[in-house]
Amino acid sequence: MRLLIVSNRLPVTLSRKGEEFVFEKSVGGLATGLSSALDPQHNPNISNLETLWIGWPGMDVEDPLKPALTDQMQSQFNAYPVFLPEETMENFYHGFCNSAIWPLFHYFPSYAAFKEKHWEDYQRVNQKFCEILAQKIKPGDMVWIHDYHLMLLPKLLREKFPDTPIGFFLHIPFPSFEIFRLLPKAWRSAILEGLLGADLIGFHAHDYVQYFLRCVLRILGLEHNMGKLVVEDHLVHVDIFPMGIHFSRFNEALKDPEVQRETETLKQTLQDKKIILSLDRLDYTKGILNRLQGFENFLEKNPQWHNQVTLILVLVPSRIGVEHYQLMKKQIDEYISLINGKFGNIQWTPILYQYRSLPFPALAALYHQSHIALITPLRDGMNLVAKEYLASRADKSGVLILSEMAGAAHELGEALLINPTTSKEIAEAIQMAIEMPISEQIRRNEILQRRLQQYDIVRWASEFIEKLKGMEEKQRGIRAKMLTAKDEKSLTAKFVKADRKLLFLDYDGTLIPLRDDPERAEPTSELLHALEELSKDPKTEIVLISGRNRKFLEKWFQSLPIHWVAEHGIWIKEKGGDWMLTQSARNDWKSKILPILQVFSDRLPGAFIEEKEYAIAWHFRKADPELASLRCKELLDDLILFTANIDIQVLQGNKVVEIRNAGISKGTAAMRFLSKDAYDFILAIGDDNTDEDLFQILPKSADSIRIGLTSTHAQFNLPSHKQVLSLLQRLTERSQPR
Ligand code: GDG
Repeated sequence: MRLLIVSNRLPVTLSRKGEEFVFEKSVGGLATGLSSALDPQHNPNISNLETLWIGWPGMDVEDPLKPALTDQMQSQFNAYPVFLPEETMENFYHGFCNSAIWPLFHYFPSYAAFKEKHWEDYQRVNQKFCEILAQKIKPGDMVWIHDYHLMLLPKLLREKFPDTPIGFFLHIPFPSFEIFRLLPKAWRSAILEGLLGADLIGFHAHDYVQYFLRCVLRILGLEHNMGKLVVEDHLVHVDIFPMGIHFSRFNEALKDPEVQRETETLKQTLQDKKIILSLDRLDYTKGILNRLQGFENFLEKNPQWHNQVTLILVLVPSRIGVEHYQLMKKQIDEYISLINGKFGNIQWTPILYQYRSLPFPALAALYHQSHIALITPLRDGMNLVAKEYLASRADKSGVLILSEMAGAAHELGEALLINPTTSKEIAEAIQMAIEMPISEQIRRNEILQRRLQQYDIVRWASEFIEKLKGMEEKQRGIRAKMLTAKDEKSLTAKFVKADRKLLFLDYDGTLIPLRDDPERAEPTSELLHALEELSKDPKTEIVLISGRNRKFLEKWFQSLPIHWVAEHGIWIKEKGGDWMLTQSARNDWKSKILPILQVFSDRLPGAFIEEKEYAIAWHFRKADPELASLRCKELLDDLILFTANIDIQVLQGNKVVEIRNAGISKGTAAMRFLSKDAYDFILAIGDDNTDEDLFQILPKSADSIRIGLTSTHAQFNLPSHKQVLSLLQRLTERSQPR
């Protein structure tokens, strides 16, 4: 089996030194983490899993040089480069990814810029990745796409490779609906639909899963059941996979002589000072200024600790040239000088500041020598530095002060969790950490380390990959009842051979899509034409079997020689005949129910009542989906009480509650037609619970199709009404004209 990993950056970065091309290891949580998780030496679970990494190599090169570099990267690093023109990359990466999605998803909406040309290049780059993948994918491959740069790719890929398992993992937070909705309408729908092209979508934390599912409901109207939802023809599973670290690499770092050397140097330089470590990429989301305020507050309130504490602040340069970053860097530089000037003296510099990336031995030595790690992001998807610090404490000493806004806080409850916007809380946490007895440090770290060791990077990757593999079988299960081309062929053959044919066709959701406003759900000319052609066949009887009232059917289907069933079976009108009531139904109960429905409509903007002759429908397709779901449950509850002594039934359809006489259904109406003749071909097609009554009473020899991939008494499923029209058109081609 082969796994294709797709991310914006490859784990190797290409650069040019003079005439030479050089390859360097990429830094960052994803590249280092995933590389070690997929190394068969560390992860025996994947020893027979071949991998290929697809991504941007870090620069563009002249066309003639591309084939040789591609070959070299593929053979040496298992990496396949996606070269992108620099201008596209600028709009895509600095533009859309880092100036729209990054600030917005980290709750900095005022920093977000939404520019149409950035969005266009975002789409273009996702398309380009799709084209490259299309050249590389082989049958049996799985694809794992990473992060916010490629949120449209799952859907693009699904369209080309419907059977390939596609996983997606988001490394940054997924924001709440109120923030996500700030994106222009077309973009936010496209992003959600793009992601839902995947079989499995992973997030670091429970909140992100909930926020994502809520956006899907509010924006696309799709409901989930325990994180699973059916999107067109496939099942999507949304779940939590908190990313771990390569625990032993940090825990055993001191075995490396270079780390030992670095540690010795640090010890001599810092002597017996209490060291507080702060390490981040330079970014406004990291809360570096807040951290400095907290440290300043601590020094103000704790003169007894002056001369004894040093904050080592390491900032890794990032996104140089972007305005917000330049401004922030200036503010940080100035603030550090201010604190050092205010509290320092000849012997003591409170903050030691480095603006650079460190080689691994220097990083490991810092983790090892620091008594406290102070990590205060205002928002962070996970934050692996917090986990790496804890893992590095081989003797289990040390205190982690961590922002509750970091994804890691969900797993690291024994750390000192603080609100990063409150300098008082940071200052108090520093004091508590400095003064924490060693036994308490060990007690906390034992629990934390055990957790980090158990759910490490290998487990994270293995669980995701295993779940993705499992999705293939789940998709097969859900598609088992799907009407295949072969099924359709045999259905058509039966249709052609038959002498007496009967078709039951539901209307809304089956012949046309469901609309917010039912009055606007008019039949298309294509549909009317297909029905007309089919009804010309003297051997074919068509029954339009709907919940609609008589007026609607008369308005749109007057000219067709077909039978009608209105109000779910209350009314029947046979071809050429008059409307008949199927039972001596009563409607005096309506006056009791209408006021209740009116109250509920008043309490749910967008909901409305459709009064039929012998039924009432309460529609809420246009209403706020969350509130609607709540109100619908309340209404059903109330109606049970009210209808206890009346002979009516309450049925929940698709975004509608229907109240009607008991004992009448599409099933009972269909029986009348079935008993009229000996049909040798019967086909029923419908999309909701009211059609289940029909499917259930059909003879065994009949065929039936339910629209939507839900469980059903019908023999087959079809994803949407679109396939029904094509099926009818194909049957028309095979039917005999009069
Ligand atoms: C995203 C999300 C999420 C940092 N400085 C140096 C250095 N690093 C290494 C650390 C760590 C990684 O980079 C940074 O980890 P983060 O967790 O901050 O992750 P990012 O890659 O920035 O970003 C984040 C993560 O993805 C994983 O899903 O946690 O929330 O924003 O591994 O050790 N490594 C070296 N020198 C440095 O100076 N060698």
